[in-house]
Amino acid sequence: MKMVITVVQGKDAGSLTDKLVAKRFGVTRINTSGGFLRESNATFLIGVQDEQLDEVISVIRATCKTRSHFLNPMPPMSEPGGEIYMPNPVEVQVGGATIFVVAVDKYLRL
Ligand code: 2BA
Repeated sequence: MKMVITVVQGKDAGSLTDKLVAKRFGVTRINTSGGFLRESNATFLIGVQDEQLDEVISVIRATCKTRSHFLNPMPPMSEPGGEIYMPNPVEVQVGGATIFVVAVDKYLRL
């Protein structure tokens, strides 16, 4: 058995939940946020049999899209003379999903 831990963008979290539940995967969704962008994202815990691993990854791949985000590297600064310096936003590509696959030693439902 494997535990799939995947971080996806908040915009994709609802449709990913729907698709996984429709295919009868057991899913736990946690509302999280990324350390770099500090934006809301979602982390899914999905316990699967080894033979279901490829299917769950293909559902994630088909649902979660890569998007560009624009980040202001620093706040506007006032320069000597009173002019305001506006730093250019930096483009950051956020992947569709970050996926970790972990072996499960034991699975119990009590
Ligand atoms: P964030 O930490 O908010 O990162 C969002 C995007 O910012 C990343 O997209 C990456 O393109 C960029 N980024 C992250 N750290 C950076 C840095 N130190 N310098 C420059 N750019 C940086 P993704 O790599 O697709 O990651 C999307 C989200 O997946 C991350 O959101 C984080 O919540 C999670 N994640 C990614 N790698 C992880 C890891 N090794 N462990 C745990 N969570 C991870």
